[in-house]
Amino acid sequence: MIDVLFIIIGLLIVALAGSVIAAKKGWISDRDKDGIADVIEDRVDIVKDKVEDVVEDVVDAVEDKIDAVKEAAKKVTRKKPGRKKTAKK
Ligand SMILES: [Ca+2]
Repeated sequence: MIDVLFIIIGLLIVALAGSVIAAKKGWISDRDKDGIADVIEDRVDIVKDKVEDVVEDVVDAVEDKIDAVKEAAKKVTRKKPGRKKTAKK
């Protein structure tokens, strides 16, 4: 299992190194000449957007949960009007 992970990481590093070399050599397009191919930058942008969307959704869901908990806490702690505390014996 770990071997597979190392192979994947190794392939990714080789692919990345290859693309950087290819971009530097001008074999593949690189708009801003930073050594990272346009193809990869575009892909990263798409992934980033997706990650941001997911993070936003999670934050929204967490905020909703917090609001719900606050509401529930309010309901529990709220004193009911017109009802006096019963004296303890
Ligand atoms: Ca670039």
